[in-house]
Amino acid sequence: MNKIIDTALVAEHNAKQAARLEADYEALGGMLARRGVDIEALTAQAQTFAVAVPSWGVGTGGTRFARFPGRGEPRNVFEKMDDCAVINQLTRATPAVSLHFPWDKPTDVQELRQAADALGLGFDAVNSNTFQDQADQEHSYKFGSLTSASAQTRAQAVAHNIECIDLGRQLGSKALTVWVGDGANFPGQSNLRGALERYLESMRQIYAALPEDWNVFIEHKLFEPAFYATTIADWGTSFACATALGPKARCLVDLGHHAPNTNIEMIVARLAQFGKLGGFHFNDSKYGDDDLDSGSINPFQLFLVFNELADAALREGGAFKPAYMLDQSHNVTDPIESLMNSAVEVQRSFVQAAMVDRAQLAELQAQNDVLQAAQALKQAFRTDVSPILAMARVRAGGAADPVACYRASGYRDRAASLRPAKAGASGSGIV
Ligand code: PSV
Ligand code: MN
Repeated sequence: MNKIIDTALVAEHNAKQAARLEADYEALGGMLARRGVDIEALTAQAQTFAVAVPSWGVGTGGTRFARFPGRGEPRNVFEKMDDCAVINQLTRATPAVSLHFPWDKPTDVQELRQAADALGLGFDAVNSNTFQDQADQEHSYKFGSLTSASAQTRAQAVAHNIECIDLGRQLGSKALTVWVGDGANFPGQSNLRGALERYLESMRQIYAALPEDWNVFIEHKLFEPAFYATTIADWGTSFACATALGPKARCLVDLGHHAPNTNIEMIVARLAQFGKLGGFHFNDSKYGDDDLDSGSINPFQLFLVFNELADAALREGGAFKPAYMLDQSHNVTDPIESLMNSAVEVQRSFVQAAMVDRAQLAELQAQNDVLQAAQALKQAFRTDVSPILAMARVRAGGAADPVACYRASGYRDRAASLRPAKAGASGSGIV
């Protein structure tokens, strides 16, 4: 496997951190042992964690007002893969990339697969894009895609999704994520029921094109770009559609796609209970966005989501494997740094949730010991598991401190000189 960051530099970085990490790890291990928790078991569990990186996340994002490009941004899918490989090399937690077509459509699919293999990367769900018009496109998506009133526009959107499945199949993906911005900006603009009927009719054709071992993930989003009524606005609609389509259709929860204060962990519990939880797009938000770095605003919510996932995993066993992906927009930070940090934050919640004594929690719930039940969760959430995460990385060949190691490597400076900005470079930006 090609290592993009010099492995000697990573080893040197880790050697400098070793004494401190050992001491912190030992101290935490002692504290956990007094609670009856085995730190080695948690570290081994941390090493099983993986979250996919969105190809579109390695470019600098923006808003509808402006985008301030960063230095050395990737200009094509191969350069995006290089950046994703850096993230995985240093965190050891992001072995797969989620591609977005047509932004990432390669001229030679096998060349892309080989590049990924050489970097030790695989591909998670592929994403279709019928929320933008492409230069060579016959029918506009201005008034919708899979729900469009025009049969030709719907057919074009269906064909694009089927092409995504075909590309993904050649790359080794196993799922297609469909998010449509379709909806209305005015009452009366579209027949609310009719639009969903057309959506289902289109999705049935996409579903029929799925290979045997594939899933389709339906991603809901409360609003934007449709500001009055979005066709797939909530998990109820997503669940109803996934149920109508069949067992290969599942729901994808993008954490930023809900009204503020929505109890997302309860949505997760519901979808898991009914076998329809397909996966996640992790990010964080404060108001109505889906853009901020995972765990940067409401880490307790992220922990509570993983608390439900840990409960579901215990109930469902090995078959329970929702897809974990990041989906955020990095407007003011180096995207590689944000993605490394975010992967670690999601992994942190995973490990903290694994620390909860579920038998004890169930007992407290049975006794209606409300305060202690809440404390059982809080205790896990308050525990700083950073030494576990760092040890898991170091043992797997990653960096004790991924951001510090990345900065020391000078990767961004090299990228800036090798990748002069190119007008119209492929698909990162306003997401
Ligand atoms: C829509 O806001 C979304 O969350 C979907 O996942 C898109 O595929 C992605 O962002 C990029 O625009
Ligand atoms: Mn998303």
